[in-house]
Amino acid sequence: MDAQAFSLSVEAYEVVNHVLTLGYAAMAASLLYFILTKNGNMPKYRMSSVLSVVVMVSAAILLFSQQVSWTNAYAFDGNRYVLRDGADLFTNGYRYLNWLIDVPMLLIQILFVAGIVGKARGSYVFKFSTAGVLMIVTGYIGQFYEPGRLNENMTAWLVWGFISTVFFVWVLILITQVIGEGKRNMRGSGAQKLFGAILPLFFVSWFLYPGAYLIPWLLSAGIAEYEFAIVAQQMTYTIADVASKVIYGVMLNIVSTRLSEEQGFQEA
Ligand code: RET
Repeated sequence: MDAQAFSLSVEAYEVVNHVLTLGYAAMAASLLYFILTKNGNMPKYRMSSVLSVVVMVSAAILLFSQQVSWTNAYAFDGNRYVLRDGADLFTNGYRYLNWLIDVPMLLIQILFVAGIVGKARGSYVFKFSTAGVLMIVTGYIGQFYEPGRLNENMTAWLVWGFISTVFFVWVLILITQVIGEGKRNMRGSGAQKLFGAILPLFFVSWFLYPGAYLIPWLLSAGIAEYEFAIVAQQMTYTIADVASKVIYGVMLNIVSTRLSEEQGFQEA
């Protein structure tokens, strides 16, 4: 492989390094937020905070590995950053494994705030976990073939991406139902509007992931350089991570606290 073809300017290398660091720092900081605010919510809502804590720990560790993978892959040659001879290649694999844990947790946590209980909750847990895991595993297989990688294969990349998208659509249908049910359960509450706003946040932030998956297409189409594609992809993933895990979790927490207060709950 021609290492120079995969070289980066100092700016591109550093921006990605900084953005990846921001990613795990945001998760570590938010971890404290979710722990410290948990008791402001009634016990029936607390599982949402607990699951945010699970998400934050897993994301902080895996995004840290992602950043280590970045710094290990390249070496400065006095002019540019080039792939280090004999080193591990940079891989997004850590992210996918992080999603494998976080996607089911993010989908399940909202059920506690939406007030979906009993059999209905069990059924959503099953469907969310199945759809989420299949979406990630098929996408994980697909990313091995992305343009710019050693064994790039456009067909395999797109076919696996398409299969993953089918499960993604299932997730989107389910989350739309859950937020609809939650809003009905919150009729008359001051928290209903904020809860409803989670739906557009969800759509925008979750669509960024398949968007980032497709960015290497710009490479193979000759529209963008390796450097642009890799910086754009890492930035998109980080923005998506902060929105889908941290902002989403904070919104659910504020809704829970508000609902708790309305039901006369006071922190001991
Ligand atoms: C993949 C493969 C290409 C097609 C689609 C994908 C969707 C990924 C999504 C990931 C969401 C991740 C989250 C992580 C938070 O921790 C797998 C990129 C549709 C929607 C929310």
